[in-house]
Amino acid sequence: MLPPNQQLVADGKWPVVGESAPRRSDDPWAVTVVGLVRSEREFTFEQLRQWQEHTIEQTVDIHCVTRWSKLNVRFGGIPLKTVLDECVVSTDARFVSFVARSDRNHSTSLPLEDAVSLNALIALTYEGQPLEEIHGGPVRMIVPGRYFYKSVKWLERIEILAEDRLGYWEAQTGYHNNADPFQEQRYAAPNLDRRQVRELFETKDFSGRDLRSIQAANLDLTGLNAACSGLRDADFRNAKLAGACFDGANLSNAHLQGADLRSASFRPADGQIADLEGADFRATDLRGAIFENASLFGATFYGTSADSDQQAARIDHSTRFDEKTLRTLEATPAQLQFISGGEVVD
Ligand SMILES: Nc1nc2c(c(=O)[nH]1)N[C@H]1C(S)=C(S)[C@@H](COP(=O)(O)O)O[C@H]1N2
Ligand SMILES: [Mo]
Repeated sequence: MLPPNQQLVADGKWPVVGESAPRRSDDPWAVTVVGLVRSEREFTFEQLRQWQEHTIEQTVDIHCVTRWSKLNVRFGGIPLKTVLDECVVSTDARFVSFVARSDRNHSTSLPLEDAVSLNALIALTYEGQPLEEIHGGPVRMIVPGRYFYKSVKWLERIEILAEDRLGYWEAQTGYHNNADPFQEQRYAAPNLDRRQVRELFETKDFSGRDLRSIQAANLDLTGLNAACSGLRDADFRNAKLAGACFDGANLSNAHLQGADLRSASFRPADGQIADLEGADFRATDLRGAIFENASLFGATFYGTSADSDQQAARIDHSTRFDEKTLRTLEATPAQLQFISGGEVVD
């Protein structure tokens, strides 16, 4: 099935997108599996090629974010799951990053669960023939069900991670980190094109813009100006946001877990209060942050599970909450007590 706003390429055509050759090296091709696994392993190309009992063929649809699709393509290789099982993935592993043997060490990442459930394939053949170098041969990833930028060419390393590490396109050019073509998750900010998103990340000026659902996890946005911006459902997990100005911004239901928000400000601007309803501040660093007349209804500052210590926001005397803001939290006594680690000013 063709996802929204995609077009079929002509029969027999397969465009080349991005890098067109791997990094030159005399080392024989091998794929290593490193990170959160019981045993780190190296699989030479020959081992993968001769691993008969695990070699499968899989028919997949390719959907490139640049709007071309190519349906029913037959790739052969080893399921990612086979290799992961072989290395025994640790229980704290959450993400997988695929790294290319290419000049820019191109990479992309996925939640481990997704990579496995989408039947990601370590591909060696295309329509029964060895994969051409220009299309990622001798070994590339094929991740069905995601835009094709999630399928790294010239696979050299599989890294198993606890935290996500954004890939090349996702971090540099504003491509969406989830990349589901049927949900049209093309760009980090829906409604903006890739050039516009890149410009936003470069200038760190979000002020007055409607950027709801923007994907900005893990980015360095120190000193961001997001005054009066629309950031509903935004994803800022683990982002560097020290000194950011969110005055008058709408951050309702935003995901801020793990973000560095030291000295960030959440004050009114242009007659609008900072709307932080339902925002998730767990494990953020809020030292020096200023909340003034902001709405915190339903916001979360610490976890309730066993590891709540780790999930608690960092709040001390330099964090400022005024009385009005605290009232909006409709806090439980426990929550209030937690928050009042900071300084309450009226
Ligand atoms: N190493 C590497 N892998 C990559 C890229 C790249 O530039 N370098 N581009 C990605 C993108 S955006 C797409 S659409 C597909 C393109 O694969 P193709 O050139 O075989 O069509 O590879 C993906 N994997
Ligand atoms: Mo792409």
